[in-house]
Amino acid sequence: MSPAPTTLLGSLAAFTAYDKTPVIGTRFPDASTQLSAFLTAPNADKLIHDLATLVAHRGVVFFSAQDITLAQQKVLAQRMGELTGKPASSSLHKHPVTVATAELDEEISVISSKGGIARADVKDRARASTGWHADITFEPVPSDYAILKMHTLPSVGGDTLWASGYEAYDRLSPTFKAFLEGLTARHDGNFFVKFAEAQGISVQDNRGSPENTGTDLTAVHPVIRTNPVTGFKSIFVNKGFTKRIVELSEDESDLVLDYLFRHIAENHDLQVRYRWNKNDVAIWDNRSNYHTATHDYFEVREGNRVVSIGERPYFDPKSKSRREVLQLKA
Ligand SMILES: O=C(O)CCC(=O)C(=O)O
Ligand SMILES: [Fe+2]
Repeated sequence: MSPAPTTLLGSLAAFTAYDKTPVIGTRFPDASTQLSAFLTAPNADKLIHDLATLVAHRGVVFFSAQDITLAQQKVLAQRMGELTGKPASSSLHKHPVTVATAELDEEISVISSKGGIARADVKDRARASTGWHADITFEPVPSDYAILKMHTLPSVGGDTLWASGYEAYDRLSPTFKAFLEGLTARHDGNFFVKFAEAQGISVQDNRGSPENTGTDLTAVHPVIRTNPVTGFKSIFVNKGFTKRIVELSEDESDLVLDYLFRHIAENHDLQVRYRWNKNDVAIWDNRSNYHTATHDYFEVREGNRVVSIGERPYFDPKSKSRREVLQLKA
C-alpha cells in the first residue's frame, strides 16, 4: 500500500497534526490548537471549511483539551455542513429520545455511562463488536458530522473506535462491489421508540430536517453511498441500524449484511482507536465511517455530542473510490 497524500490540511497546515493510521484518523495533539479560536479567527470560514474537508477525507479528527462551549460546538457543527454545501433545510439533529433540561437543549445529546441514548440498545454480555454503528441512519436525512466532547472519564478504559467505510468498500472484490452498487437497505431505529415508552417520554419530532419527522424511525438508503465532499464511495450499512437489504430475500440479506458487518468489525487495519483525555474532542463524518464505544470500565464516563444533519444519501454511479482517486494500490 502507498501512503496517503499529506495535502489535505489546507489552512489547518498551520497547526501540528499527524495521521493516527494510514487510512483513518488525524490528530491535532497540542492543546494550543483550539476549535474555539477557529470560530473567531479572521479566516474562520476557511478554517472551518478545511476542517470539514479534512474530516470527510480522514473519517475522524481529534483535538486535545478543548475549551469549546456547548453553544460553540453547535455553531461549529452547523457551519461545517453549510460551508461544504449541505441543504439549507438541514440543521442540527434533535434526537428522538433526547429531552431538554435546564442546562441542555434538544440539540445536545448527553453520552453517558449512566444511561440515556448511548445505553438504549446495549445488551448484557453482547459481543463488543455489536456496538458498531453510524449515528441516526434511521433518519431519511441522516447526519453529515458529529462532534463529541468528553468531560468525565475513567482513569483508564472507555476508548472509542472508528472504522473507515471508504476503505471497507475498497477492500471488496470488483464483482462484489458491482453487486452491492444500486442496492438499498432499510435502517430501523424503532428501539428508541420502545425506550421512550419505557422512560415515559414522548418521541421528539422535527429532528433537524423537514423530512425527519414522525414516530416511525425507519429509512431506506443506498448500500453504497457517495460522500458529497470527497466524492468517494463508501459502504453505508451498519450493525446498529441496518436490518434488511430491500432487493434481496430475507435470508440473502442476512448473509450479505452479516458479511459486511464482520468486514467492518474484523478488519482492524481500517480502524482507529482513541484513548480520551479530559475535554478532548472528536469530530467524525457519519456518512462514510462507523464507530463504537468500549464498555470496559466501571466509573462514570460522560460527554456531550452535537450531531448535524447533512443531505439525503445518494449513490452516484460515476463516483470513484478513495483508492482509485488517490491512486493507491488496491
Ligand atoms: O461513547 C462513545 O465512545 C461513543 C458514543 C457514540 O456512539 C456517539 O457519541 O455517537
Ligand atoms: Fe454514535
